[in-house]
Amino acid sequence: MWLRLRRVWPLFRASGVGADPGAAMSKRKAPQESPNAGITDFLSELANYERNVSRAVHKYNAYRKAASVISKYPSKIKSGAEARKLEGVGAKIAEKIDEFLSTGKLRKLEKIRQDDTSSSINFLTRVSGIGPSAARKLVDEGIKTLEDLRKNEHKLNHHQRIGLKYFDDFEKRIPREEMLQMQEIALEEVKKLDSEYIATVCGSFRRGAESSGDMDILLTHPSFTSESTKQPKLLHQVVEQLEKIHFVTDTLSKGDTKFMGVCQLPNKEDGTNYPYRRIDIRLIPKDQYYCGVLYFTGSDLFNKNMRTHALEMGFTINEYTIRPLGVTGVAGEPLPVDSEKDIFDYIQWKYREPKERSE
Ligand code: DCP
Ligand code: MG
Repeated sequence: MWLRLRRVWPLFRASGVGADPGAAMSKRKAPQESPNAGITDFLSELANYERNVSRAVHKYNAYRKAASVISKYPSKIKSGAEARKLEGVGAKIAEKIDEFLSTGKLRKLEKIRQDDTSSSINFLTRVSGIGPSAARKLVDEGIKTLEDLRKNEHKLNHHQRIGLKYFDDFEKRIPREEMLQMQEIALEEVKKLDSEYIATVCGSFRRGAESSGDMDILLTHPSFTSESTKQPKLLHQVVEQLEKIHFVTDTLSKGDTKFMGVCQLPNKEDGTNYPYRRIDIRLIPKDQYYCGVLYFTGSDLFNKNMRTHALEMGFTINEYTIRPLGVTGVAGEPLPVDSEKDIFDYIQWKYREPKERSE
């Protein structure tokens, strides 16, 4: 749910593995006009292939990084050499850009698109709960389409079955207007249960995105810290309340600190209903809350850059804590954090509002 693509990945249109016609829009897209959209599209498609099919995470990251830097480039790129000057564009990617600019396509991609196994694996990973390795297994067993999946539901776990059930809805992005309504419902119920709860809708929504792939809610309570005992009830009573009002409709998984599920807004006035949406709720100890909020606000590219800067300044940041690094590189005790800004201050970085954190 991270890629900002201008349009559907052509790979997903590969014949034989398509979803129901007309429902082919992948949610991994958001409108974005750039003079180099052709290039960023093919880089994203390659990234996707490396992640899902080759399982080559470094290549995946390299393509994404290049796509990201090129998407910000204001003028139309005329050669690989010109792109090469940008940070994150190496010789191999520059070569591909030249091939694309002169022929209008890429042999490597043409091959990938024609390869039935690759396109099937890629397609199956669009089902919530099916990762690259499960997808490969299924494809090896000859299961390649939604229809195949429906006939083989016994091979799917609970999460994957729900992913299949709501396949079309989960592909749709959530307009900001609906995210606002969802936020209002969720936060109001939380406050009704206990006014001391602190809850934040993170993810792309917090960054101001016009549409989001899912809803990521972080939850904490002053009585719950990393020193105190676990308090799963703080999470479970919220989930139960949201189920009671029929906002949460399904559970994908539920642990002591993390709920993954499905939600839906109440019907519109004309009686039609809203799509089912993915929702995650995480319960976080109060002392780790702002590291969590920072992490889950993203973007993931921004997080990567911030962590790199932190390391240069002698700190290590993760979704729980910020810790100083000793001379030997060993991380010390977590530093006290009471806001996101505290974390920026420790690493002497100018505070960036969520809106300014696309990378
Ligand atoms: N995140 C991260 N690294 C990952 C996955 C997630 O840093 N590998 C963080 C940054 C993301 C946030 O978690 O912004 C939420 O993850 P999502 O996949 O929901 O991403 P977004 O909310 O940013 O995008 P979308 O609108 O597609 O949901
Ligand atoms: Mg999200």
